[in-house]
Amino acid sequence: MFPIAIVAAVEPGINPLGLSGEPELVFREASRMGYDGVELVIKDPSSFDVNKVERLSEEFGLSVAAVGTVPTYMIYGLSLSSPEKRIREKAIERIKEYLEIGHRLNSPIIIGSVKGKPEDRRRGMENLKSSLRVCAEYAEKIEARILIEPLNRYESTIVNTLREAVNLRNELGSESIGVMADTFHMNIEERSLYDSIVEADGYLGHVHIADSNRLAPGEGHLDFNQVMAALDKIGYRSFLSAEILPLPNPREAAEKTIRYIKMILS
Ligand code: LER
Ligand code: MN
Repeated sequence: MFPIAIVAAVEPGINPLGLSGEPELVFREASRMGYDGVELVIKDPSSFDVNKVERLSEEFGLSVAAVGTVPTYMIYGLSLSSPEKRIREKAIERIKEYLEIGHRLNSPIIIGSVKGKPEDRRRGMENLKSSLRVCAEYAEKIEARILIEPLNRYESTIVNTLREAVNLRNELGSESIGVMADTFHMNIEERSLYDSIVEADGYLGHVHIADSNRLAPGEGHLDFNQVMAALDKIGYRSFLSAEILPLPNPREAAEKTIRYIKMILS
């Protein structure tokens, strides 16, 4: 049995892939539905009320499974691979603030869309690597963790597969960095759901679950038995975190997810 979390946005102005609303409401709903954790997508780490989330996490007995950084790129346009040094520096400063939150909440932070979408892939990768070196050094210093998330080719031009994420992790060689999987992106990029997970053994720190169409698991054509079998094989112990379109509405999507995943796991 893996712990199950749901992605949530607790600040206004974020397009959520999961639950959204006031922090109290989100924690209450997730706990009522039987989730073990909440993954927080944070818009502005410098003004985020970490104390409140710490309190709620304790009150409802829910972990903060991970901290998402999507708005850094999607709202503020900051990218770790940007050809512009000034933009990369701003992105790095922002990621350091996320790492401080991750340290406080004992949660890894996700490097997904903030990798950017560089036109020149080779230079983009070089820039990404040098930015991540700075982030990893900071993470080591404050004891925080980074997870590299491969995204599908329509969302990023670099690091589309788990193998590419593992290779990048090994080039950087920092213990503070792991990789994570997202079944929605994997459905587009990986040859085999099973093999790609098994090959990421030793590095996998978090898993986003959604079906082939990014609806709740069970609403598309992904074989979640295969996903669970692979995770089981590598002795995975971290979260399955639902990152799903909030359709037909956030609550129904979240309820369908937990029902279906518990059924598959039983
Ligand atoms: C975006 O598609 C995604 O999967 C997020 O988790 C990016 O960080
Ligand atoms: Mn994801």
